[in-house]
Amino acid sequence: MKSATMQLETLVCPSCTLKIEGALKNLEGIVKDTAQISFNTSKVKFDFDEDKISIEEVEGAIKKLGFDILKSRVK
Ligand SMILES: [Cu+2]
Repeated sequence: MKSATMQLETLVCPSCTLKIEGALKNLEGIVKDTAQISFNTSKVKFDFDEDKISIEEVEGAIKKLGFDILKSRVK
């Protein structure tokens, strides 16, 4: 299991956080109850199973929603 933190471009409204959170929770391999997005800091955090999904795939899903990822860290 890995932990990811992503810094997104500044989110302009709270519904963006819900949209991203919903998308994350639909991805196979992400531990649903660890997925959290802070509207104030535009940060996304979640744990994931690297055997089921790669960080690139998660990034792709977020970008597809129209949000840029400024920084992404996995540990
Ligand atoms: Cu929005």
